[in-house]
Amino acid sequence: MSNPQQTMSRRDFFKASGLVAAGAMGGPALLGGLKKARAAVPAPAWDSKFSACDICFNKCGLIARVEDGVVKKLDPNPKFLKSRGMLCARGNAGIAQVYDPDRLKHPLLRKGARGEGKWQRIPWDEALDMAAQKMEEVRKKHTPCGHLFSAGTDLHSQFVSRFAEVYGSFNVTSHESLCLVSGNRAFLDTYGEVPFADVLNSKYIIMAGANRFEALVTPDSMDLMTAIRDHGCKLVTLDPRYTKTAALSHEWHPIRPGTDMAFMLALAHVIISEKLYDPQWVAEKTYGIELLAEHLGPYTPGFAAEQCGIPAEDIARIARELAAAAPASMVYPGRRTSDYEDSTQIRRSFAIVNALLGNWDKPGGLLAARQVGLTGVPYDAPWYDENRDDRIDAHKVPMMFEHEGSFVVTRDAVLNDDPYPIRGWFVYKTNPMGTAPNRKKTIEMMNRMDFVTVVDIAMSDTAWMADLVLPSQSYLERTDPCSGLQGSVACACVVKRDPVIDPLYESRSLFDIIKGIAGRMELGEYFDFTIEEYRKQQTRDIPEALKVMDRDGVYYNPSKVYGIYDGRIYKTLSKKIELYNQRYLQMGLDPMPVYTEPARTPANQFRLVVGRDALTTQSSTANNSLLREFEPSNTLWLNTRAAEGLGIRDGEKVEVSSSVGRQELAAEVTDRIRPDTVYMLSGFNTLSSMQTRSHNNGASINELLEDDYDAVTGNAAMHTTFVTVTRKVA
Ligand SMILES: Nc1nc2c(c(=O)[nH]1)N[C@H]1C(S)=C(S)[C@@H](COP(=O)(O)OP(=O)(O)OC[C@H]3O[C@@H](n4cnc5c(=O)[nH]c(N)nc54)[C@H](O)[C@@H]3O)O[C@H]1N2
Ligand SMILES: Nc1nc2c(c(=O)[nH]1)N[C@H]1C(S)=C(S)[C@@H](COP(=O)(O)OP(=O)(O)OC[C@H]3O[C@@H](n4cnc5c(=O)[nH]c(N)nc54)[C@H](O)[C@@H]3O)O[C@H]1N2
Ligand code: SF4
Ligand SMILES: [Mo]
Repeated sequence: MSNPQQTMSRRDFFKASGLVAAGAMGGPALLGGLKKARAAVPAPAWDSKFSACDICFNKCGLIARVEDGVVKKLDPNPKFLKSRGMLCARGNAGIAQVYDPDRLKHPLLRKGARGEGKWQRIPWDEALDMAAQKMEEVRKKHTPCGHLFSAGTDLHSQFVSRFAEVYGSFNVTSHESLCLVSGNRAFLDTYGEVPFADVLNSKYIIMAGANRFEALVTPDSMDLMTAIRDHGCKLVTLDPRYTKTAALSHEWHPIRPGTDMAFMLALAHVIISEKLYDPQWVAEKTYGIELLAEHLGPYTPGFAAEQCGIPAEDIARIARELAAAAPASMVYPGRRTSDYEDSTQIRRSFAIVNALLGNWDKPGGLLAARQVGLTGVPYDAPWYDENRDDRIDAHKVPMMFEHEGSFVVTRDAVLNDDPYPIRGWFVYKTNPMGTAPNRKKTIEMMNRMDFVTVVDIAMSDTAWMADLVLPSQSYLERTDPCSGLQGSVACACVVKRDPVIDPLYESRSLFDIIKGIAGRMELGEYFDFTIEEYRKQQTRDIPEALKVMDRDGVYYNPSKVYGIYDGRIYKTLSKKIELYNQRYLQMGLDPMPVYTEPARTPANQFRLVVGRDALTTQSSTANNSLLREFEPSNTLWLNTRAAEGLGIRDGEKVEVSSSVGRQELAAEVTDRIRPDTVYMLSGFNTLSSMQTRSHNNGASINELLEDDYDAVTGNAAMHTTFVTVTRKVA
């Protein structure tokens, strides 16, 4: 018997839905009918409340539909231009994070050995007393710098830095040294600031080491779709994996991992040797063109072809096409650059090609930061005479960012008391056990600590290894300060968060938690305000912003988009865009990127690369019930030919081992990856059994990743690990 749904014609469908008859009556009649129908619909039973998503750093504006104090649905805020009115799959699944039965409910104190999972529920007062007392003890014994503070990306994170500073510690790390500091360094040291990409208006984009149709960055991801679909933009993707971005590109080149610099230098070689750049612009705005031309001599398309595995004629053609579309063309700067030990120099080569395109501050090119209008809220931190002189990771790499530091370098320093001991750790909304490479080392670091306090909404692996675990309010439950958001043409905007529902269980906001601890340490005066008062301070130059946010859920600053640099000098040593960086020379670094061939993959091994897909946020969504419905576990992407050689069939269990760890998971045999590369999603196989969907599920990539780092910034280098893959005999 046939399935009635299958045999239903398009006309039948419309008939069934009543639309054919209405259509036959003509447009106005249809509209009238709809209006009547709408009038008959009772007012919605829910309240609509503005908020901003928190499932990744993009903070897309949303409207929560709340019924009887319960969030029923999250919808995009159409006035939130930065995300072009989008709320992604993860954003929709935010509900499952807030209402996850695995959420932390009460303060918990470790009872058994670290990581054993024995906890005792304690009252808040006792928890705050204990945190304050332990922090005092560490400070007394090891100076204020003997305590480390780590925070993830969040509107509340600024209070962790303030807390660290008033406590007296310089040791603060953020997710940034596991993410993007090498890329930021590269662009900062070329242009004097970190740019935004005007994807929407670009006519030719090279996307290398980034995956915008899965790793969403707003508005770039949506604008890229509009640009290639509606604006005739050409997209060329370099990725060892056939990502969704590769699939939607005009060209995909499965580049040999770690060779992007050779490709970029060859593009620059062609652009300069064939004089495809605007000589007047380059002479006026850039520094070092002659030095660069000379430097590029050996970096021909032939040389790059040999390195990258991309034909020389394609490289030369791409260079010509890119230059022909300039200045509305770009090498997309990317975001996560925690890849290789020379990631800063790799991204410098991206920045230099952009400079030759003359696309700075122009439509379709790289844009300078716009004015958002928020101001800082200053305070005078106390001074501690008995303190250390500097951060524990200071002077270990030449150009670290002072406020972000390097998590990987800090961890090594802690393990060796080099140059001094750190014995306390306060962690908020970041999960280094799940996101820093070489998990065993993070466990060792935990074991060095006298006392670790973790503030999270879930029993993450970092919480699992802590002494005191404090339940945090989720983004739909708390009052957050304002945050300025940037990102291309649409956006110089401000968001805030107000509670959409009452806090669940005994959860508290980080601000209240810090206030409680600081108050017990006689540091209460530094947190003696409300978030509402704090926001007033932040918006004192844009006093209308708070009202506009209450009305629209977002405030836009109508600041200038293009031509910001007209008549302005660049914040670099030469006061121009630096093709050649004199400061690097002074510091003993290569003033122009020098290509070093990455290690060849040893026989019978594979390079392991990190990446994400549209249903995963780093380590934090692996326990999300809605997302797990669509993607139950992680798999090892293994090329078809490579799998044949190893006698591995699709779905079979394999053992993956590196020099630092070993994991097991199912192989996904596919042509969507190079034969010398393997890949798996992050966040799975947590140690924490209080994350019931990710514990004992799939494999942990962090157990396998070696912990190299970028030589310039200390940014983790997470693509340097080689692994062996063997079939698990049942
Ligand atoms: N293996 C692997 N490592 C990576 C990456 C990767 O893709 N794979 N990506 C790298 C990159 S680009 C980045 S940016 C970093 C990110 O690294 P992290 O900063 O560690 O980010 P997440 O993995 O998202 O972990 C966020 C933590 O915050 C908790 N959390 C979520 N919401 C709240 C809340 O409202 N309040 C509190 N208190 N806690 C909350 C989550 O439960 C989770 O434990 O990781 C880097 N490292
Ligand atoms: N869905 C989703 N979106 C997110 C996030 C998320 O977790 N999930 N996280 C947000 C954050 S914090 C960040 S930093 C951004 C990250 O955004 P991206 O940096 O775009 O994301 P990744 O997935 O890390 O993409 C890196 C890509 O580089 C490829 N690759 C590996 N080695 C090489 C190489 O040598 N050369 C080249 N050309 N390619 C290589 C990998 O296969 C991968 O596809 O995404 C943001 N958006
Ligand atoms: S991109 Fe998705 S997960 Fe990230 S903030 Fe926006 S809606 Fe949330
Ligand atoms: Mo990131």
